Amino acid sequence: MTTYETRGRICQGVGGAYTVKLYDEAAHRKLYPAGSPLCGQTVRCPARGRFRYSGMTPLCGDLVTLRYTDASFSFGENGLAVPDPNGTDMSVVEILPRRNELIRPAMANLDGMMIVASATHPQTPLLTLDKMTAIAVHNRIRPLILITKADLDPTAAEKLVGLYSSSGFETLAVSAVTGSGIDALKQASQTFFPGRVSCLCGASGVGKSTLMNLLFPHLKQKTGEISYKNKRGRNTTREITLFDLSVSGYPDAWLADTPGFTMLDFEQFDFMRVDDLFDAFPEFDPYFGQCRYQDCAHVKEEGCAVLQAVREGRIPRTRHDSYAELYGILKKKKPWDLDSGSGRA
Ligand SMILES: Nc1nc2c(ncn2[C@@H]2O[C@H](COP(=O)(O)OP(=O)(O)O)[C@@H](O)[C@H]2O)c(=O)[nH]1
Ligand SMILES: [Mg+2]
Ligand SMILES: [Zn+2]
Repeated sequence: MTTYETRGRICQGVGGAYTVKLYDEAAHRKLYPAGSPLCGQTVRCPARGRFRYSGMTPLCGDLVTLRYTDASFSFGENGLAVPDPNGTDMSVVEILPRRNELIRPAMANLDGMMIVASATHPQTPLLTLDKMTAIAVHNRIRPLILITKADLDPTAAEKLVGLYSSSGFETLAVSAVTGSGIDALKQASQTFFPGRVSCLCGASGVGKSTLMNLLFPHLKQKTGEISYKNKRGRNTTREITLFDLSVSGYPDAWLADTPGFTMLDFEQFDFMRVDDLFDAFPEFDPYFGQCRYQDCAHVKEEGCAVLQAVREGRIPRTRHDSYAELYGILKKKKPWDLDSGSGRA
């Protein structure tokens, strides 16, 4: 019996079984069948690695090592290996080091975040948007803000684009109804997706699935679905699925449509230390070290350079309002609430 080890990426995890897309290594194919016969294939199996003793759970986006044996697959008529649907003798044995991990959405190794907010219906609270941009910046995830439903309120859409562009974020207004902005989005996608693990995030109903269908029609995401609460009053967890965009012409690219963030998630789960908040607002950066007091919290202190910039219109007031609100929440958090590690969420 031969044991094989191949690396791949977790695309979904449901009830302890993980869907793993294995690397397609041409070199391995040449060595076949002595190499890794399942290279390039998608398999489903449990996790049995040592990492489980430290409380770690594989997340969507994780790079993992999969171990399997001759008993895990059979040969199809064309001579190629076909994975056993029940994953016999096959398991995830190692999680490779993560570049980041989020609790909401529960994902690892995110490189890109399309932050989606509708101009109206529903109106996304700016605090929610500012929380998402802060999470992206803090975790070194490239943000792209998409203001959807521009057809319903073009003025509101333009205002949001102006607001976030002035804070240094790439921001586009789009409408799935009139098609306005979609060409610009496709243009931006050319540089945004390749080589990245990305997600679409934003509140329920803002148009995430609609955008995914416009960009990737073959993925056929259901739209108009409202997230609902179960009997215990909890939002039912919709599984995250990471789609392989290489089939759509974006090399080494992945995209997930995720359930929305809520303010409650933010208060219940870890986020960042209060000391890290300043750096999560990139437009505050020029004022670093410019305040009268070295320990300035930039909330309401005398001689605060950030507040001065707000008064002079160089920093949008709503951005600072969000900063102050998030500061208040993070300040109250106990150190043990902030012990990051979404594997345990
Ligand atoms: N008027 C208008 N409606 C839209 C637009 N994009 C999405 N919708 C509608 O908004 C609703 C929610 O869209 P969906 O993509 O399911 O949102 P999700 O929950 O974020 O995935 C659906 O009824 C869509 O048809 C848009 O640009 N303009
Ligand atoms: Mg959706
Ligand atoms: Zn200050």
